[in-house]
Amino acid sequence: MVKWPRIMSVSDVFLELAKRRGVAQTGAMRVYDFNRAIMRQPAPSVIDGLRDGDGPPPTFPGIAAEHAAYASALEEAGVAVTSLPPLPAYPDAIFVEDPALVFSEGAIRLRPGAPSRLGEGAALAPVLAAQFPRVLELTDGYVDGGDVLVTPRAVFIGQSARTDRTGAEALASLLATLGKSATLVETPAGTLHLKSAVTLIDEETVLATQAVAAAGIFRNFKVLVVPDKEAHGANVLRVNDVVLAGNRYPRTLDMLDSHGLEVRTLSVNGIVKIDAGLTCMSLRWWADD
Ligand code: CIR
Repeated sequence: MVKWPRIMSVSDVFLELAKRRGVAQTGAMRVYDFNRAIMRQPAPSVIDGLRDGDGPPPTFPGIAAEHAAYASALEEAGVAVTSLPPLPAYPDAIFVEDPALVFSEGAIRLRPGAPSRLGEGAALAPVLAAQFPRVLELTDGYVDGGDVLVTPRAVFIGQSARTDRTGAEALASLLATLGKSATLVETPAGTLHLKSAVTLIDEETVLATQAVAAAGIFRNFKVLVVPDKEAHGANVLRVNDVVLAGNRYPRTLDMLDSHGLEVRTLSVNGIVKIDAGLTCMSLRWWADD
């Protein structure tokens, strides 16, 4: 008989269900089993976030609504979200994935490669110190967390305009101290981050752009290739048994559905205008306590 503690909040029930589901299915935690996340509320300055294109900027209410819907989707997937206050001086600070990397074993403060984002790591320091058993710090080179893809056997680090070789090698050493093995790869030219172009959707499958598939980096995985017109759709976020995906990529959504995945769609119309995707709005990990 299943024994439940006598009094549980709704979020405790979600967490307990997620925990039991993950362990029951695999006998071990999967790299996308998460019960904790950190997010940062957007400031009105988010509309000045870095972007490559010259199309219309996003609106603050639009981004705020997408951010709130994303937080709710994480909570419904069984994740307890710590929401940090806005940082008006850093327009891109809602993209907390870039200045840090987190695992159950510990966190790593990174050094984002865009000068306007370099200070974001220090702003995360207090919350990382409070939530993780150990916090390591990248001190050489530059790495954006968007260039880091965690898979069951290796952590891929993409070298890009934001992540240099010095930073990638220094990060590989820090990962080794957490017992993780790193593989250095090239983020495809013209792509902001590695995870803009490839994300993990189950333990043996990635969703990727044609450029990533052609590069052969993920030859040990099954690769689902998104249509060229939906290249931004390759950035999805697997959380426990759900895949969060942008609602503007219909053929990609069909592919995920045909692959047998439970998909939750979210609006990304605002964040794509500042070159962002779904992975970048949270830091996610599994905490045993
Ligand atoms: C930037 O250019 O840094 C932000 N406007 C977007 C960052 C998106 N981050 C991510 O995909 N990991």
